[in-house]
Amino acid sequence: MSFQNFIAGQWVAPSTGEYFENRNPADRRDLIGMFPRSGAQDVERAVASASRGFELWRRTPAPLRGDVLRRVGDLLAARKEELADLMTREMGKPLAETRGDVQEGIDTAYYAAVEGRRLFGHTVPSELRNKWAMSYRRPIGVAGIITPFNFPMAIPTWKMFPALVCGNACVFKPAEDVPHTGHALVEIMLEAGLPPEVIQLVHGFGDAGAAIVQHPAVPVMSFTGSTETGSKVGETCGRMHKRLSLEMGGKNAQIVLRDADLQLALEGVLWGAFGTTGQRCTATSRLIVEDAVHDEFVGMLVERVEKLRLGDGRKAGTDVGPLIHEESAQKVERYVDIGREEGARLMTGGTRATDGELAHGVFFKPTIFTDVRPGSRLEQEEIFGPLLSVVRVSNAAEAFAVNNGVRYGLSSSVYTSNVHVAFQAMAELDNGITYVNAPTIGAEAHLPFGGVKQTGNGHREGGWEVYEFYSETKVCYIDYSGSLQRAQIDTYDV
Ligand code: UN1
Repeated sequence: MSFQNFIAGQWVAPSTGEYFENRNPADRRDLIGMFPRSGAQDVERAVASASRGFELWRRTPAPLRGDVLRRVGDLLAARKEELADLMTREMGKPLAETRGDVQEGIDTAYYAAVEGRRLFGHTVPSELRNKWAMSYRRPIGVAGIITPFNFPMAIPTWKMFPALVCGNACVFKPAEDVPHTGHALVEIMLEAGLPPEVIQLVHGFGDAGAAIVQHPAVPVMSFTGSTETGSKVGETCGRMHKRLSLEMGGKNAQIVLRDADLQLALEGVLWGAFGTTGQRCTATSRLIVEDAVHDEFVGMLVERVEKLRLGDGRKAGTDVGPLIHEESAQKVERYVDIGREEGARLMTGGTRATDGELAHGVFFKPTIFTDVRPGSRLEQEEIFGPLLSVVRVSNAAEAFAVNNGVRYGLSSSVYTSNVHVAFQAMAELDNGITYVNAPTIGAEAHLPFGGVKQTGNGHREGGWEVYEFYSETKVCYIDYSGSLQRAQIDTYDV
């Protein structure tokens, strides 16, 4: 089956005439469909149409824009099961996780719906008599939305719903690995009553994404993906003076201290490191354990990891699904080699899983290295797969220093029963998000999401902050004195 782009209010074939395959990573024999391999010409048409859509949408009262998003939330909720199944088929993570992914979209829709009745500005006193002063928020224009494969529903909604409630139009390019979810989401947005030219769906690869980033009529961009691509996006947007939100790599750590509830910490790291097959920006990629409990905890962990069941995420009983594609598996393999060369100790995993049905998909055994040195490549670089590096430390201060010794700063987690240490951790850990006695994953849609250092560029998604990103502050002064009043001069002129 061939899918189409949605441009200028119609489902249309790409100008290139080319399509790419979308296959199930749990079983590469399963072809989901053919999707457009769009080029710059498709982007050109999409941006022109979105610019028309913007003129209509920016004049639609924000509460009515919010009403559309509420209906989107209702439709996502009604179709949660169907969407989760479709998403697992193309992305691989187990159904419980894709249901969560849809739920994050529902939460984001309902938050956005209500925000349409807020979008607060400020009214403040003027220093002059008979003069009014206030600020309010205006939309920016056409927003370019480029999203990754790991949260095929949640991340597009994090970006598009606030952009839309603020009054922008969107040109959306979902990751080429998960185009079907992007297609379903746009269908739902249209069914909910979004005016057609307000949303454009352009499928394709990096060249289509680059055409969106480079387009002069797209003043605001939001990108989640690799640090490497993010740097390129940033260069272009910097040169063109565009507003840009970047969400990129992570090397998140779970810290387990001597006074931690080890059983709780064990459940945390299993979920944080191997949930979504380690393919979350927030995945636990490092485990930093205090010497006093290191050997005991690693022993408990390896035993449990070896019991995790790999398989098709649509089958009951699967704990860990496939990797998204062959290149991901090759990358994890490379890091297994790097770990060995660096002298780390492979405790379990380290190879692909190819038994029985698994041979048809891209499966990699959950992998643990111990004796990983701070500063080594295994400890520093983002892998985005089921590979956990364990670092031994002698106390909490050293744990915090190791956590902070990487170029990324998305999430961190500390397990301790000492309230003093928990508060010290919150103060000391250089991350956008810190969890206490909970894993590094699990951000909620109504709080700001993002990281410090090279994870991002200072913006946040989610919560109240993202509404500032997608709107410009306008300030208005209204002088009703009937005479010229000079700010800074007349009031203080004695
Ligand atoms: C991501 O990893 O890219 O906190 C997003 C979490 C999810 C969102 C993750 N709610 O893990």
